[in-house]
Amino acid sequence: MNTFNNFSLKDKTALVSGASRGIGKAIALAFADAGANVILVSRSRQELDKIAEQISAAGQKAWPFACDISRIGEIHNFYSKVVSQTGPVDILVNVAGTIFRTDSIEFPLDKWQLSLDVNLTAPFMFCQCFARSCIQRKQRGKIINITSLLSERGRPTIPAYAVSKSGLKLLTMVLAVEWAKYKINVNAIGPGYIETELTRPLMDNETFNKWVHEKTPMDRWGTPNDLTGAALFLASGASDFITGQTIYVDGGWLANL
Ligand code: GCO
Repeated sequence: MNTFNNFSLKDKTALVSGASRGIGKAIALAFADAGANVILVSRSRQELDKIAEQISAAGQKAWPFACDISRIGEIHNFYSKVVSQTGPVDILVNVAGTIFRTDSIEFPLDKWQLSLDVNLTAPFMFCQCFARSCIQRKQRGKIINITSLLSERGRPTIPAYAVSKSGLKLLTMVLAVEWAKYKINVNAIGPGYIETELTRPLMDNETFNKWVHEKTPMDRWGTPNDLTGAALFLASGASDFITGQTIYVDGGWLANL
């Protein structure tokens, strides 16, 4: 029988930013389960060390690296340092992100700039480093950017977040078109409202929580694990002819009027 094993990530190395918690952590663990070795990146090492231990105990390699990705000018050097220790990367997942919620009328410039740096410019720098290395080695690659419902719709108080995430969606399309010739697939996952530290204040707000339930046909918040299936698909050979797309994992939110 022809066994279909296109979803395996065996012998692949994945770099996941924002891997210490929430969506990044769930994706890193799922990739390790699927056979990948994982480079874990986040601002602090503490949580990463625990996740790395968990992955190593299950038989895969894991390398924890601390990096403050808001220092966008340092990302190229950081990336070179990482791959000199781990070897080349086959899959890049840009998860790390930040959000500030303040009325647009008084939104501070420094928070605007920081949001764009972390949510848009830093992923672009990682994509550049990754693609340069794939092209130089003549190896195919998979990039997954985590975008948002806010790539498609507005809501008050998060101008910088929404703009950065819609920018990241378009960046995904631009890079997909430009790098298809190198067999680098660039896709995005757009989560709906997911239980994470970033959304904790929203879940704790009764009115907001009710709104999320009403707007989400599945009538619940998503969990970080809800995203792992789409991530695995976009990281694996099963999606080789898919590029420039966003898969929304939103419980039906965007389909809803
Ligand atoms: C908000 C939320 C969102 C979600 C998510 C939705 O303030 O509305 O934080 O931005 O985190 O990105 O897709």
